[in-house]
Amino acid sequence: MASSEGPLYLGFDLSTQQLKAIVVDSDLKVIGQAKVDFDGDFGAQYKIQKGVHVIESTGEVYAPVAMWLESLDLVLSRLRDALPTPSFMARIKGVSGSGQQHGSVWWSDKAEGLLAGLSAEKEGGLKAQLEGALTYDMAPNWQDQSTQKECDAFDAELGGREKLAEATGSGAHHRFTGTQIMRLRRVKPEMYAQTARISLVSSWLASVLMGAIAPLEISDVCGMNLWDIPKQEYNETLLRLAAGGDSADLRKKLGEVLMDGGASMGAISKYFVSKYGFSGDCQITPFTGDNPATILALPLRPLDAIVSLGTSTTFLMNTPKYRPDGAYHFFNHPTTADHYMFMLCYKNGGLAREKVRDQLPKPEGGATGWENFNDAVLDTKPLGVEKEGDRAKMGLYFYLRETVPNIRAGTWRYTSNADGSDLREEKPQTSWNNKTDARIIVESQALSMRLRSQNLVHPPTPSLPAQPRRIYLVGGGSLNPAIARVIGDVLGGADGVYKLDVGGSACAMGGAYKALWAIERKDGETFDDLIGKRWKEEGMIEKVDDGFKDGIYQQYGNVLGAFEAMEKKILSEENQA
Ligand code: XUL
Repeated sequence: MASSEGPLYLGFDLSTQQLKAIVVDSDLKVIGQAKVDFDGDFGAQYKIQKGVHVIESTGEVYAPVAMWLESLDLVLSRLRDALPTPSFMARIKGVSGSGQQHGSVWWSDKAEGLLAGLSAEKEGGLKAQLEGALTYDMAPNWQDQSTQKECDAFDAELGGREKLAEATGSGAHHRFTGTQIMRLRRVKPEMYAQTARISLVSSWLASVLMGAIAPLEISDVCGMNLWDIPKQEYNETLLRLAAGGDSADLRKKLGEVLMDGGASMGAISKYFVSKYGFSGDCQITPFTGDNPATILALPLRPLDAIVSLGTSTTFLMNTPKYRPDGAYHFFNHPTTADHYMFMLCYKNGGLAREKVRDQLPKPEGGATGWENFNDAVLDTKPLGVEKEGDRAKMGLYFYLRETVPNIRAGTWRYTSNADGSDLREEKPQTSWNNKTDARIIVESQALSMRLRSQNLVHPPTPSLPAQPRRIYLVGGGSLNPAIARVIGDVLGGADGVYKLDVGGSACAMGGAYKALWAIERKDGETFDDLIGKRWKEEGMIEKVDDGFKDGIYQQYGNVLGAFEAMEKKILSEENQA
């Protein structure tokens, strides 16, 4: 289809620090994009930093919803200017997108009326017209840590953390919406009572665009600790816990969950038609969480993995297996029934690597600041085994309390024999230097991912050991060749390690592809079938490492048990303390 007249699709990403919008055509070609940076565009007005307010005394982290409304008007005016001509807006046939997971927006009983009445002919933009639509002007953010008491209650309610994970795909987490709802009901009972509806960030954005409250979506609903994944319905016991008894009331506040990720929820509100030139029949399709949207930025097959190297590190897989565990997450797959998204979410990702980097001499005249770190990684042999008989080195470098597993902040260095036997803590820790740390931190982060994903992979071909088929890197760290090498050494990847070219905008791109699939799918056509047919590797991905290396891969496999034993030992020391 000629791209001068065919349909277009719009994907949003409402993340912690930015609102992005990307438009693609039916051939997945990017036609235009725009973004709003919350600190840059609104920092002075809303007094936020890195997109949020942080209240140290309570551990609360939240964002002003009014800022997001202003950002939506601003990003759409920028997008209209970024397209070849403003008339391209009228060709957008479908809209989807993503929001930071777990965040919630609290609507008043005036919301439905105000949303339905949005009109470009009225005074003011979205912020002015939706005045009074909320009972709470802030949206709790995924970095919030104020809910320890509620987490303990959630973990206990079904008979333990593992039972909670079996039912909801995750153990209790501070940021999960169920624990957030339970706390806000406790600390703001009147606000809770006056709240008519609660949206997730994803469904909130869809609601504003549609001019009506959108249902929760099938994948993002799993980030609440309230959705029973094996039964595919709300868990009554957990609803009752969060609601303080009246589960029917909370069920009403949350509303129905839309089971079809490719459904059309309704046409875009007339406000956006008159103000930005959308066509009146442009459809709003279900928005999802940012991590589920990331796995839609490419046709991710079972056995493929994505490693997202941002502030935190996440490891994502599309899998037909549901094997929940209190240390990690399973969500419904956003487009494919009976598939799941497996996710590990590490707090000590890029920040921890930076701390190790900063212990090395600063590179002189280096362009990225990572030159010495990268040289140290590449000059050191796997596991720091320089010659036959050297002990294998591994470590944990946690600057923040980690969740995978739940280990306190600290640095630990251990060694074992090459076969994993005779694990010992290095005391005093003199046997290796800062240069060795550079390799060991990256290896240890990757070993943790390998340990926890090993049951989800199988041999890609009969002659190879079990491992992912391909590994895709996204996020800022995906540009670092030394990290790519180590990821390939440890995690394998029979078909190699690749960097996604839209790395920084993967979630918005996933949203645009999801809208395309929703509108253009034929009866029964899956997301991966449709996108797989149109996706051309050239220009979309770049091979950055060979991945599986016979011998080296097995060398890491031999110490996987020792790595796990090291984690258990450190955990048990804390429990005894
Ligand atoms: C995932 C999580 C973060 C946010 C970031 O559980 O909390 O990755 O989704 O926006």
